[in-house]
Amino acid sequence: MDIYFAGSIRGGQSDVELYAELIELLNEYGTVLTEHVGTETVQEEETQAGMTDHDIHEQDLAWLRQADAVVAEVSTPSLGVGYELGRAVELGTPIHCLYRPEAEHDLSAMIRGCDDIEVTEYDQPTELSETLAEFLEAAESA
Ligand code: 6K6
Repeated sequence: MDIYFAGSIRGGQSDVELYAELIELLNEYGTVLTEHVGTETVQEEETQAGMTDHDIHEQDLAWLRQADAVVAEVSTPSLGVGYELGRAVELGTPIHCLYRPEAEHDLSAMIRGCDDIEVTEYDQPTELSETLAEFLEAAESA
């Protein structure tokens, strides 16, 4: 199972350690195509590798098309994550969003109000094992 994990980068990387924990958890259920989202230095690394914004967009869209499921951490609002979720809805890929109610920003109505997106509120990643297992199992047999 290929999993596309989405989390804020230019929207702010204050949750990057949490993303790394979630990616580690998701790797128990399949292959996370976007492990770089949990790396604080992703922007420097990709600039050094000569990747343009266009290259990043094309690479991420190719992974999104390949993915069997999308999991997004949406507590830090991000234009890129919102865009990816919209594209995934159009692709018909199962989507699960994770949101911490203690976060600074309320979750967008365009995410919480979308019938094609499941949202789970949580405090600690350790609470998510069962929810993610159920979601990914259902996505696999979809
Ligand atoms: C590279 C060089 C300069 O800045 C970068 C950023 N690199 C990115 N690499 C891979 N994926 C990215 C990058 N920037 C955004 N994304 C995708 O958009 C990821 O899949 C994230 O889920 C999402 C984050 O969007 P923003 O708007 O918060 O950056």
